[in-house]
Amino acid sequence: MLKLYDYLPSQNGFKIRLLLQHLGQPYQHVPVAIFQGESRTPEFLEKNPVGAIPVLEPQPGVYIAESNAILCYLAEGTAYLPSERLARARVMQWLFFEQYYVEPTIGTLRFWVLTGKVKANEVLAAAKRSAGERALDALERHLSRHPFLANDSYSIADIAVFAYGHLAAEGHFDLAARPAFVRWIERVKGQSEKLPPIYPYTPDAMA
Ligand SMILES: N[C@@H](CCC(=O)N[C@@H](CS)C(=O)NCC(=O)O)C(=O)O
Repeated sequence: MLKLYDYLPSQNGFKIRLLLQHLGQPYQHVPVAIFQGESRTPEFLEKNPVGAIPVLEPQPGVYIAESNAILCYLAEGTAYLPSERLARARVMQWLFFEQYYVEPTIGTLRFWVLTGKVKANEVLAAAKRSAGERALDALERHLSRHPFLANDSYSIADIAVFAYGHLAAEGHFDLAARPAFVRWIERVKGQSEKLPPIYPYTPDAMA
């Protein structure tokens, strides 16, 4: 059975949980206490040299790290990742966008807000806020003309951007002026009968 090494409050992990739910794929969830150093042990660094979750173990002793690489692996051969060259490149476009413009900006700011760490990261936080605003402006511009991010159909690109993007307000980003983005959030939610839960950060994340 597939194993997913994961920390439940991670929205990078959420991406994988959402796709596995869509695929009806059973898996074993292996919790990793990242704020207690469990992702930095020699044993875990063998699985992912950078020491972060999520990590997928599709067969014993075989590991894939990086949430969006895991999404691609799992979505291969399904409608969530088209095989035609251009259509696939458009999905990739938004997966790379997510890793550069969304996760390290909106995702990190949300983490700092929820764990009381904005003040300690004041200078970096300002840069992340303007980069996050730019990402939301780009999403608003694109989604005012398209129902989904790539090829006008729901794909792992939407799953990846949705993970941290739909929680941007928790990072104190203003979504009121971004109606197309808000409508897209509802459209993505509508792809599942029930989304996987969102978990609050654990007390060890506040230290
Ligand atoms: N680009 C990576 C980021 C992974 C990442 O930052 N994971 C965090 C949790 S959201 C983590 O495990 N941090 C633990 C650490 O860095 O020690 C991905 O998309 O999978």
